[in-house]
Amino acid sequence: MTLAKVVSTKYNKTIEKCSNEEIYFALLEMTKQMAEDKVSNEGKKKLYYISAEFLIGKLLSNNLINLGIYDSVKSELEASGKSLAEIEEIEMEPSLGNGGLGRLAACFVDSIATLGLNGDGVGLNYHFGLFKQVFDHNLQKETPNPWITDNSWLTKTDITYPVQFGGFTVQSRLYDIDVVGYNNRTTKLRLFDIESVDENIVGDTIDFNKDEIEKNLTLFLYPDDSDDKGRLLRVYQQYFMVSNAARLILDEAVAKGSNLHDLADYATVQINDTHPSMVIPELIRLLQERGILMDEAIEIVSKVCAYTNHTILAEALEKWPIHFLDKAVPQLMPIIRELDNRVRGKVSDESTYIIKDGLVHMAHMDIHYGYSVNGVAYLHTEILKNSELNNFYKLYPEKFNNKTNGITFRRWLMSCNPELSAMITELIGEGWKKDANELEKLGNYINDDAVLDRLLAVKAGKKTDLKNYLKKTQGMDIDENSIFDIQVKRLHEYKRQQMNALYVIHKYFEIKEGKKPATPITVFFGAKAAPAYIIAKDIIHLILCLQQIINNDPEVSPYLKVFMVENYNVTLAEKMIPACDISEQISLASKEASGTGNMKFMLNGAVTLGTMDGANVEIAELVGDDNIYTFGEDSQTVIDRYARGDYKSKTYYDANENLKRAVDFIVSDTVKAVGCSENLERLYHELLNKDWFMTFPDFDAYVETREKAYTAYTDRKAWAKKMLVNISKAGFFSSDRTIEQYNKEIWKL
Ligand code: 26V
Repeated sequence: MTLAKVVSTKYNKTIEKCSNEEIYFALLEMTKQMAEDKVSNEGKKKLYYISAEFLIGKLLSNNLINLGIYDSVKSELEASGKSLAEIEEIEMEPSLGNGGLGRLAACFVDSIATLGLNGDGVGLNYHFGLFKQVFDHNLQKETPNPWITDNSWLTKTDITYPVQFGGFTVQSRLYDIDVVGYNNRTTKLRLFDIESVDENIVGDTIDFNKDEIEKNLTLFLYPDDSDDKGRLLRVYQQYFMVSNAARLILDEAVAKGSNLHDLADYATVQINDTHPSMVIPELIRLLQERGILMDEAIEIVSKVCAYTNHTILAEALEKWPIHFLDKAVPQLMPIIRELDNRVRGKVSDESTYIIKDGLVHMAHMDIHYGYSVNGVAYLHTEILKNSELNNFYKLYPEKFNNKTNGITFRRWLMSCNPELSAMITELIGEGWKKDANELEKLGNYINDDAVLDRLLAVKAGKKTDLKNYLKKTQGMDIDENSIFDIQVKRLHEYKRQQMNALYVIHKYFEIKEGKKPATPITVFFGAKAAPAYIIAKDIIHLILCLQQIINNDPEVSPYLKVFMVENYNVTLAEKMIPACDISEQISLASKEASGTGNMKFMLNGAVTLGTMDGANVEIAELVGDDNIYTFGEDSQTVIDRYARGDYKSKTYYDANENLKRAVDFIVSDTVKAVGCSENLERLYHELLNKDWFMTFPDFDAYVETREKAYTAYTDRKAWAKKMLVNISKAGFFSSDRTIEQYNKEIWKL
């Protein structure tokens, strides 16, 4: 099938005569057809990866690559004077995730398809996804982010179920998105929607009537949960997701010959964080409905469900008030009580009970009634075993295992950085595309000047691409010869964007004093803050104020500029990551479960500046001390300090002139002139009186290490070697490796 043929049948004209929009829809139709024609694995046992988030990003390029037709389509378009890059701009990005957790799920379905495993992703079809971020007077505003067009990657199926809530029933409808594996089979993303959804109840903002569940259930991802109505809606969403998933699982198993007593031979469920945890009681309920007794139903489900933990932050571990569940899903509460009673009957450690103080602890249910519990990086799993979930580890040591996260190299190298991909292929052949460990062969070129020069040239090209893109789309004036220092990730205090901002202020003062950096620096931020997360939004406000002050200061801006991109998403990540020199991964040690951006940056030849946290620890081990910049207190020191409860940020502030100067600047007249006093004062006081994520103790080490990295950057050849080592050691972080481990050690498909 050529594009010319599709276009001629569809529009009765040539590619030249078509608009970019017409070409996009022709390509969509063509790739959807090609994906449908591929076979998927129909083995006996099937994996259901249930997740409230699948941050898939745009699909066109990725699908063209995985179908093996990217180059031919690109040339066919070029021959007709069209640009694939411009056509890609037509596609709307579905924002069906917050960040790492959702993007991980998307990488996983890509790898499941590529490895030809029998598994689907199951989730929800949010019409407006997460909000779209808009900056207004240096503040984040949230607006709806629609992505579903008449023709889209979604395919309507005839699968529909009635889903019963307390007092009313909704009808579901399944929509599928084909996920194309690399030169292989396909698998499906199965997104459930409600038939009665009503987009019209949403106006220009993300506020809507939270009472009308029949209309709003699938409108937004995690609607604002700062109030009880928002939190209750989340319970409705979660139950809707897992009730549909559970029925799909049982129906598919029965269709393949299961008598349900043997369900574990037909299905395994990966519970992605606690959002899908109600699948456990729901499966038990449905098995009982189909004639299986409670004892056996529990036993069956305990052989089917496995749980992944993605955070040690206590406030992020879901606990639902009993009265929420009684209202929304009354049919589940007797089962959850029974599950809790059984735990109470056999376990003396009260801290592990499912129901405590009127709250249902979702993770506790997963651990008692799942057959596997995994963390997402070596350090994270160790912390789960030895501190956070130690009481559970003592009960079930055999359930705990680590699965270090990974990323798909199709999207995060081949698609977003074709220039680097081509260079790698020229040097070591095509093998790395199927076996990422072959990237190690790049190590042979570590003393090859021509290769090092070329690597620098590829990076320079991507920096120019980013400069041009951000000029066109966001009006930014970027110096492509500066160091690109990038921190992109959800805005969260534990990720410490505020520490990066304090460094920026410190550098601003140094430049004002005449201490100019050898190479100009451009600091990029990209981050959305949860709508109700006040301090996170204050940090964005500070960064935007700094951007305005610094970029407009003729004394400073030739040496230092700050850009916070608006509405950071997968599309922007694909442009920013290939252009990065220094990858900021500066979370408070012990708090970042893994991180996956760190892997994407490394794969694209950026050097990490980070703490020994999450997967940074494994990156450091792989690349060696010369090829990463680490700093700060280690996780044990941090864990011990939390245990003592004696951290006083003010003590550090009082003892450190540079730090004090930077912190005071937040509430200076200079910043207040472009910002809001209320927000700036709040952030200032938060840091001085709390600083819960301990930025102050690490500040000096951070500044010192960042300077070291900037100095090293000036030796271009030595820097290129660091880049090459990072790329050559990135193979371990392929999600194909991660998924192979999940399959071998958990799913056993
Ligand atoms: C969620 C929330 C929501 C309430 C406010 C506080 C808070 C703090 C953290 C979270 C994160 C929830 C789970 C999550 O997204 N974890 C991320 O999962 C990624 C994939 O495994 C991993 O790379 C990131 O390190 C981890 O933060």
